[in-house]
Amino acid sequence: MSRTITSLPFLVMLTLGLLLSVGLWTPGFAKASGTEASSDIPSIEESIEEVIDRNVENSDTAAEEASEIPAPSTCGALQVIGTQLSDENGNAVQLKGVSTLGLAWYPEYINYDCFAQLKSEWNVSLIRLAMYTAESGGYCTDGDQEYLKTLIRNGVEYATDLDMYVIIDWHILSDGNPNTYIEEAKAFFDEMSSEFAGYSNILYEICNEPNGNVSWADIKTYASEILPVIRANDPDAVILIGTPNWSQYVDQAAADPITGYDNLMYTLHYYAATHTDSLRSTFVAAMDAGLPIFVSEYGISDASGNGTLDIDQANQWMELLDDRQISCAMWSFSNRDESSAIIKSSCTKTSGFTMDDLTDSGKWLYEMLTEGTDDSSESGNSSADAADDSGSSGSGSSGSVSSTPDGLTCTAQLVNQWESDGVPFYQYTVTLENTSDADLIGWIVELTFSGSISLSDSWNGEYSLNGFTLTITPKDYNKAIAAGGILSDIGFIISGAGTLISCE
Ligand code: IDC
Repeated sequence: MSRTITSLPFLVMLTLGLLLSVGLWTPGFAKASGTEASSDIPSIEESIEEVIDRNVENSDTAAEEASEIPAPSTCGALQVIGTQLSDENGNAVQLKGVSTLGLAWYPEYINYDCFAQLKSEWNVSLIRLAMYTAESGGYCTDGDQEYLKTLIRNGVEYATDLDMYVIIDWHILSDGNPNTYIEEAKAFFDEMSSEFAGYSNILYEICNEPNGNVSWADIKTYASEILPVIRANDPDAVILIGTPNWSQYVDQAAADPITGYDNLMYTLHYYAATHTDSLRSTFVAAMDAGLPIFVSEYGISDASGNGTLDIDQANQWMELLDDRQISCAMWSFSNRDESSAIIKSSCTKTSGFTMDDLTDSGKWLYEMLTEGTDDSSESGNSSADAADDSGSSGSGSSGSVSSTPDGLTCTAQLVNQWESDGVPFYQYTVTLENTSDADLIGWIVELTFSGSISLSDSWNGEYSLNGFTLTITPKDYNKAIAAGGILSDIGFIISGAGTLISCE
């Protein structure tokens, strides 16, 4: 299959994938300030900072408009209202994302570019960091605790920088009873919640899957020790609590929920090729009884994490989750050689994944997450399909992106595209129009792309590429734009996977 995920961005680029903001400083000329070139003139450094601040704000707005997926910058701190996960204003929020496999085993996927691609191309709003407690390399057995915490800290930082939600998952499994390592859990959650007390994008999952001879009462005992520890540091973060029988007996939690705390949710986990109607009925009944449920882990394989996928059941589950606005994370973002893994075992990349790199689970996930979110009006097409369809379309007016902050209109126009050795190249021109009635001296243009790009050529400006942001400042000869004047002939060529949206 030649189709790549990175072909999706091209469509988005044509429509809105290129976010652009522009700033200027006007020493002595700006009418609004009514000043002359005098001591009121800010130093250029100060001015640049102001302009960048303003640009960041503008970019944030553009990102919000361009993206409908929930993000901490727009939803703020999450809360639980009734059974519903909600944003800080009380609107329902449904997070969708992925769970890592064991952090100790697959640390390589904890990297910024990987998370950035998940966000920008896959619409992932949630990353679950699964830290096994007792399996090989487990936090409470033979694992390197400092290293594991470093992985969590890194994961949290990347998710935070990328405006995503993140779950810190105390992944009990073979240690079926959460009380087995309760002292370690207390110390761990105390440390994490004090460290991340100021963050509004973190959810704490205090026990992945109690199992074996563990009652709901045992779990409540455990929770009664852990919840005060987290709440002492972070009074509001959403806390997820596992339920008996590998987080399936939500009915038991519904019959006897934990009281005395806000913002608690209970987890239900399913594997679509194993769990079907009966678990769905339990789930619906528990919700209807008032239990807030979070699907912090699911797979579309069988419960072993392997075996044949059941796409029909997978879709039935997702329909229900969508219907009830239930948040979920899919197991597992790894290349383990098992059918629940999202990345093929033959793929050793740690970011920049293409469709070819995905397993059938991965493809299902990608399609599910991106369905209906592209700007193509061809209903029924997945984003990837629509992107393919658009691949041959020319530059056209849809390749133009404009913004008009402070009387300076900036337009970036895609004027050409081609492929060389399989690498896509895009040529843009930038036009600046001073729509104010004051002369301007000095300008900054910031173009934010959705993914990694390289600058292969540029003209009539000083260019610097930092992450996904291309900043253009003038040459000596084109600093000034007279009132009403237009500056054109600025342009550049980029290559690579300049994909949708990542605005600081
Ligand atoms: C499985 C992994 C598998 C690993 C095993 C460790 O997929 O590679 O060897 O754990 O015991 C869960 C658990 C999750 C399991 C997964 C699949 O939360 O840790 O991962 N699963 O069995 N609950 C239901 C299924």
